[in-house]
Amino acid sequence: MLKREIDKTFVMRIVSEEKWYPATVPGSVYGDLLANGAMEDPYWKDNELKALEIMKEDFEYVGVFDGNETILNQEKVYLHFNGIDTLADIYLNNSNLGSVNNMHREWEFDVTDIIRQNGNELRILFHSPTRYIEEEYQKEKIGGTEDAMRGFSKLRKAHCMFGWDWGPRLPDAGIWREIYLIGVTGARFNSVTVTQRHEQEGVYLGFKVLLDRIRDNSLIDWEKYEKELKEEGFSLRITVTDLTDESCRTVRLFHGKTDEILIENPRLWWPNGYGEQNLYAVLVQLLKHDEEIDSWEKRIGLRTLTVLRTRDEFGESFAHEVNGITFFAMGADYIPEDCILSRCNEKRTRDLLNQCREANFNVIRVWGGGHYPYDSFWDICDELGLVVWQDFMFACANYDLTEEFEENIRRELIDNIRRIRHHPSLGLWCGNNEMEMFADAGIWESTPRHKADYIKLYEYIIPKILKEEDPQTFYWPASPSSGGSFDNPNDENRGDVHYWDVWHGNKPITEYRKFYFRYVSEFGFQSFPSLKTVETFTEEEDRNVFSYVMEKHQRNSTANGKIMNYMEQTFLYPGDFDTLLYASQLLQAEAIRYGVEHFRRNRGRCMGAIVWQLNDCWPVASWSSIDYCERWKALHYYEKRFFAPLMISCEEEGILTQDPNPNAQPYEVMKSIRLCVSNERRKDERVTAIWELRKNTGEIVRSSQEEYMIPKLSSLWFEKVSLQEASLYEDYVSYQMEQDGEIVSQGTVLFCPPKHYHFIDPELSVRSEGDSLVVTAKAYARSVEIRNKKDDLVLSDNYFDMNPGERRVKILKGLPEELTVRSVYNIR
Ligand code: BMA
Repeated sequence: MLKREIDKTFVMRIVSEEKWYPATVPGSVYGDLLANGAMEDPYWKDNELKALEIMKEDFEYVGVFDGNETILNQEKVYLHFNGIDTLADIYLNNSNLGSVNNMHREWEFDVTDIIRQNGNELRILFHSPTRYIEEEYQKEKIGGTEDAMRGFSKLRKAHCMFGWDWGPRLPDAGIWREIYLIGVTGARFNSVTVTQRHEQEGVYLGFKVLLDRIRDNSLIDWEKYEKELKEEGFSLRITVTDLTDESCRTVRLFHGKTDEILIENPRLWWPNGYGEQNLYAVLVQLLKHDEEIDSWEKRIGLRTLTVLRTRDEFGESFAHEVNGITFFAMGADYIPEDCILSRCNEKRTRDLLNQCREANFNVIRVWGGGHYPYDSFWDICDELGLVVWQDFMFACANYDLTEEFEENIRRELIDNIRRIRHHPSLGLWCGNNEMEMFADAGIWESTPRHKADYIKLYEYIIPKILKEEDPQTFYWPASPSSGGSFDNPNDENRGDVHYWDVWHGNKPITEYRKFYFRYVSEFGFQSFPSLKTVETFTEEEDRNVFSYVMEKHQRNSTANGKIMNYMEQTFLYPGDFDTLLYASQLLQAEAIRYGVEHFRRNRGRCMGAIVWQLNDCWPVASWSSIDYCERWKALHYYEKRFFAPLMISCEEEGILTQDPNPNAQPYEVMKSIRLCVSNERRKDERVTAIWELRKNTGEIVRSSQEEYMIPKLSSLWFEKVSLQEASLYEDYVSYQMEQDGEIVSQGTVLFCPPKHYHFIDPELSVRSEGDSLVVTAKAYARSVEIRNKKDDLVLSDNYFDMNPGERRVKILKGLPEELTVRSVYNIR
């Protein structure tokens, strides 16, 4: 098979208008209109509304390309689209090739008799996605989350493009992935599956190969027809190369299913934090009379990776198991990177995922309301050791399981499973986001049939496809689920949980400590992005969190009020807009820290904390830890600390978020600390744990220092220490863990809410020294933030607590120009 991206120049237009514009392919309608100055920035103020109007139109793309001579000389020629978004009719040289209706699929058309050597005209007519879902919704009402436009589940297009509780209604469209010209003579690969069997003597690789044979247009299983294929002159050659040492290479002619390739002394692939990310290249060549006619080349990693579910005293465990060890999942939920599809690219994805590794993530969950990430996302996750929890693209909606829909999604699933299944980072497939829970509750215009269809789709059709296409990857019917069949999907003692009582339920953050979930795949807390990011979509007069523009960039109803509600429980009233933004980020970071440290302290019972959410698709107030402009919110620095493989934390007792006038009499506040070290390393670690009870000046009142051996892959609680003598409003505890004289993890706790604590002005100052910044504090300082004028610094640490003295951090990105520094003392 020969494959070339078509060499093309495209133009596009809005069909109701005459004017043609130059267009970029792959790209998108919004991308092209913006590049041609034909629309305004949809992220500025409330421009989203105008941009949404545009999507009521139809669009036409016309491209002219030459055929490649060698490809045109093959028996069959195909035009292959890696992705078209979404409703379109396709014409080549005025012949109608067909119509497409699923953004998540690949499409291929036989153009052998239509293609010519020069000047082929490809014309694609896109139909309005918003008109379509509206019309379909009128025909039959079918429901989903009210954050998105009605009828969104009628179209196989990323749901969040129609709006979400963090996303605008900007359903971009277009030729969003590459177009290839393909030539085939004799046969080509239809599918290659690599399986692994890990044994004492090494790893056995097995292969399942399906071919498309041109002569009779048939799909042939190599296994079954090997004899016949060989008589026709076909053979298969497999080469496995160890990419860590390319001289380790196995080359073999392949003879059917029982013929496995043994890799001795395998270099295993491990998630981030547990070992190396070793990769192997697998090349499968289809030969005819010893000449290559097609090839399949992918990188794989040798590992076993599944989810372990074991009945125990609490219910049933849920934990990733890699190469025989279970590990604690730490990471966040990933959403599409940009509403304007043409702005997504490999560099941005790599930057984002690097920040995940930088913050000690080992897992990332691709949430089901977006689209399946592209190949580069997977390559990067393989390299960085990020295990991917991949939802299929179904979220918060009912679907009409007609025969046509079933066939459409069957093709969609097969396309994506085949594209992704060989990646070592693929941790599990998950049926959908939140639909077991919602179908069970019968919400969103659902009928009894929708509930029955739920079971058919996620518990029959999808598992059956996976059995055929990817039998070795773990499948989980929904997130959250306890295993399926509407058996209490969000059970705290089984399976994964979405916990939203803190935030959506308005419960105080202390609630997290009441639960011992087995694996929290979603829990989150919103914050505002920082001022520089807010400036990208507002004018001066909009910079008040309750303004029209700020509320346009807040898609979770009443959430700005919610932030203020939690603010009231925690901090003094912030005196200005910028301080409020800062305080909101600290609220978020503290809330999630409070949860994750507790979950990690209970390692074993709980085995995963995946934070909602990692990123934003436009500038907005949201649950993200990195905002649209790639600025780290306080949470991302906190994540780096509380996801550290070796982490010390403190379960304190005090008045944490209550009011100071309790009814109960007599009322004595219990003050104590209990330290715990969580060790995600694969070896026991000797550490020194130190704590100090200090006055707000920093003066030490009482302290302790002890050595401990922390067993590998476990959490070790220390004895509870009563500190009843501590002053409620004027003392704090600082704690740290050291190894070889270096501090590896540290923090502080108060016994009262920060709003009531008597902070002394720490008179913070910061100076730069080479590639470092040095902060000086004269008293206890909490959540110390360092910024430069552009607010584009990434530091080795930020938003940290300090005892009086100096603290040095490394500059990882940005320049130390016009530095400012502040802490919780400044929230007033
Ligand atoms: C979850 C997600 C999203 C949503 C988020 C915040 O339940 O699955 O649908 O954006 O909560 O509300």
